Amino acid sequence: MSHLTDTIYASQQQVADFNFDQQVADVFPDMIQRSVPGYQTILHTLGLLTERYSQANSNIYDLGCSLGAATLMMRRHNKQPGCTIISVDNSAAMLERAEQHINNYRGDTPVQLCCQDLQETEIINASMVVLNFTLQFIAPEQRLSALTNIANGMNDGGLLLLSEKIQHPDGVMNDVLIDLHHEFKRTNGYSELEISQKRTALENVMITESVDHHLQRLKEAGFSHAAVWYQSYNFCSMLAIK
Ligand code: GEK
Repeated sequence: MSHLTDTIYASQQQVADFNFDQQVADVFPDMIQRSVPGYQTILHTLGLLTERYSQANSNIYDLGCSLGAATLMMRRHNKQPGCTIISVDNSAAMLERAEQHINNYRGDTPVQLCCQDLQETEIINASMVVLNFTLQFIAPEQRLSALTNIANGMNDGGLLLLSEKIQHPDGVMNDVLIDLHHEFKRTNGYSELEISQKRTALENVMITESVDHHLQRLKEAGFSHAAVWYQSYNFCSMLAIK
């Protein structure tokens, strides 16, 4: 896949709410790589987790799959027979590119791509579910029901990987983490204008919450165990086991 550089917010503009449209899909690999600290570490670890947690004859869900990076990692590492990976995204532009991207690689596990809201997705016989920076785009009041629907469709011992941008409850520490993240973006070539315009674009679209809030809600949704396994600045990845 060609990796176009993300220059979406490079020029001064009237900033509209962020939207996963064609323009974003075109530059997405560059955007996520330069904006999300730890993204590659999370994908690498997802591969290891797939070897351990995928169950024979089960479904594996990648919810908010974008271009299918997590899907491809799970397909590469799945050793169990009879599995299907179901990759869901409600952006047609993203899914169209995901299809091309996934078809560039070979793999034994079939992948079904579904263009739908993950809240409409029926989760059945799931051994693994991935929400890699997706729940943050669901309205906060709908997050518990989305997670409950996921937990209800998971097999015992099934694993959820949930990665989110988080908010630290201590305002001073939250500002420190935000500063570090902005420094990470500067180091990756984003200008002050790009950083501030992207922040404005995401303001109403991506609502962050504290780690404690996430862990507590995972238990409420029906997971027996939940913990943080990784954090880089204000980007956090959690695991929950049914
Ligand atoms: C990765 N997981 O590369 N239903 C389905 N998809 C949705 C919904 C929804 N309600 N809301 C947003 N999305 C990927 C990265 S990106 C994260 C995930 C980011 C989709 C949206 O279209 C986009 O493709 C994805 O969730 C979020 O591992 O851009 O910060």
